[in-house]
Amino acid sequence: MSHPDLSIEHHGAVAVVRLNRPAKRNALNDGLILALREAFQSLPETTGAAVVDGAGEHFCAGLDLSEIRERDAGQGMRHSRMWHDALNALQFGPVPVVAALHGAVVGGGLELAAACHVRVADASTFYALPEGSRGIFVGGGGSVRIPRLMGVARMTDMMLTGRVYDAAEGERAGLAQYLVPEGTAFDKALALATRIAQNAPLTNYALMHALPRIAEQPADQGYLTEALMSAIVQSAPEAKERVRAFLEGRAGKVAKN
Ligand code: 1HE
Repeated sequence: MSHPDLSIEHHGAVAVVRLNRPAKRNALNDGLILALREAFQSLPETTGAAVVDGAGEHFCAGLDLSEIRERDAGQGMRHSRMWHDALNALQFGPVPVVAALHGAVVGGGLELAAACHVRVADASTFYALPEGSRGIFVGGGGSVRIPRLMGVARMTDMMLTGRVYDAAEGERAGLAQYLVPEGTAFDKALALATRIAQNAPLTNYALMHALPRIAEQPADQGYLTEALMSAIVQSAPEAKERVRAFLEGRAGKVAKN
């Protein structure tokens, strides 16, 4: 299902999924959310990682507010669940996803960013949760994912007071793992995704699917899940070959870059 406001390009093994609705600051209407879900459910098998970007000066202005006016409670519930399906398709999809953040990362835009595995923010980035002042609530999984990045207290403050975090504050608070000069978020995100795509696919799978679940388990169960995952990943022929390559001096050492 192609959508005029969502472009998908392939840079080698990296799929670049770009919100392409800059006139509306990449606000997410229902069609765009469904297209995002479809995009992550139908990536070609040759894809090893993905980048999510937004065309224009802003990553994403969140929910398209023009669509909220007529919804009753039942429709609101289904709408929120539709966002959950789409962002779960991204977070628990086939490949790790790197977000290239710039300008506004607000409301549902921050919920989208939070579903990605790595966030790169350029210096123009700012984060807000204007739901609080618009009389609504997060509905795209933000109440689950954002506190895991920055803590409940910081998210509560953002929503109660309308506080806006700038790029540096956001990085310090845990909203992004990388802070880069203005205009360079996409290049950095693509470089990271290219690097990620070179990992053994089973390792990437374990990181995406097991790590967040282990973090939710009691320690005793977490250790068992870890042991199972570790055994499965290291038994793959690719793991054996990568370890042999290091022992024979054919693979790179760990180095600070
Ligand atoms: C929009 C939206 C939108 C812009 N829905 N149309 N999100 C918000 O509350 C954020 C609302 N947006 C803004 O605060 C600003 O637009 C920005 C800070 C993001 C960018 O400012 P600026 O000056 O670059 O652009 P603009 O002039 O405000 O907007 C340009 C156009 O985009 C304008 O339409 P136009 O027809 O007059 O040109 C805006 O109306 C339109 N636009 N943002 C609809 N969000 C799963 S639940 C999630 C809940 C939420 O996400 S709530 C947070 C919603």
